[in-house]
Amino acid sequence: MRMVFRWFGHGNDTVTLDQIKQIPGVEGIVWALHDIPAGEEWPMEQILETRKMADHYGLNIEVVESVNVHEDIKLGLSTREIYIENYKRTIEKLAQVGVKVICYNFMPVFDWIRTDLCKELEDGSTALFYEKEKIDKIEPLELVRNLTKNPELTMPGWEPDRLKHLSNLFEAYKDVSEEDLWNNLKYFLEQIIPVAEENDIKMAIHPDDPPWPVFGLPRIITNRENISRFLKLVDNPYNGVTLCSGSLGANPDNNVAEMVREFADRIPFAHIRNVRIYENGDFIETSHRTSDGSVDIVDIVKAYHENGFSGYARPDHGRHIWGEKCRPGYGLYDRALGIMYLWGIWDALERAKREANHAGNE
Ligand code: DNO
Ligand code: MN
Repeated sequence: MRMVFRWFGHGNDTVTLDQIKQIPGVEGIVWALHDIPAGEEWPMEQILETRKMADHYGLNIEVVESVNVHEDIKLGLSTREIYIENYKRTIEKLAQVGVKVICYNFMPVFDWIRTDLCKELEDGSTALFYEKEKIDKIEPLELVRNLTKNPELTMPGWEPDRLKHLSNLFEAYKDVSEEDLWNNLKYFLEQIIPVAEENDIKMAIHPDDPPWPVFGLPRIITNRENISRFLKLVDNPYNGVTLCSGSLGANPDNNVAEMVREFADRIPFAHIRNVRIYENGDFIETSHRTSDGSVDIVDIVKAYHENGFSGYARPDHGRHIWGEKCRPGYGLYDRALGIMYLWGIWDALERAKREANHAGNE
């Protein structure tokens, strides 16, 4: 397991590279050029700037999250060709600086969705919260109006340029079914994966968060069956998954550890975090500890360990603790604690394996 940590870039993150460097066992940053709109080719100059900064701290830049997919690709419009070409050029450039994994998602219009970025937990910390009924009740048009009035409601990953065109987007998706989305994803993969393979970069789709349709928009990377279908769309080791325990774990029917066991060789990148789910479908992000949430993090790490997981892992989101002011879900403290929990489990499993081998040899 190779531990990495998401960093939003100089001037765009409260966490600094020298802080990241001091988290035990972290070898690299998970990065992106967040100011480049989806669909555009990433400029080499900016890519090199990131490499220079990371190099200075001895951190690698092998994992990118995300190179976002233009809506025209998800919608299957003929204009997608130009955006797919740009995507290929970006893959080639990233390979030149040593990138090994590109995380992306195929969620129409929105990336992750929450109703409260600062919901208080029993211990006084705050965390990202999803109130199911509130989202279910929202009419897409009402959402468009609210976002124009309160732009601060947007989240990291919701690129402003996409949201500006929200009402047009809802209109465009009106006739796009789940099957259409599957076809558009297949079309994209058939073009991208050969380029990724030539450049030795693993493409790793992030599951939908939450893993069910929202605002009447289709969502397809949601469960075991669909991940299995996804992997067969282009059956190639360069077509993989960013297995996100928190996103998939928001649905109690998803057993993430089982997915690790089933798809191990197609997971180049693991997002590991916990969520507590309530009976009414609400969920809140908790500490990584298994007993704090509904997701069995110990079993998930055990599943990775059993499979000799040598891919990248990051703690994904954390709570906001000790008064830290940070990007929602992306503070330093709780994510660093999460890493120590993950290493604690991993190291104990490594030790047990060594001791068992040793006993077997005697
Ligand atoms: C949620 C986060 C996501 C993720 C993007 C990847 O679990 O990991 O915001 O970064 O969806 O494209
Ligand atoms: Mn994730």
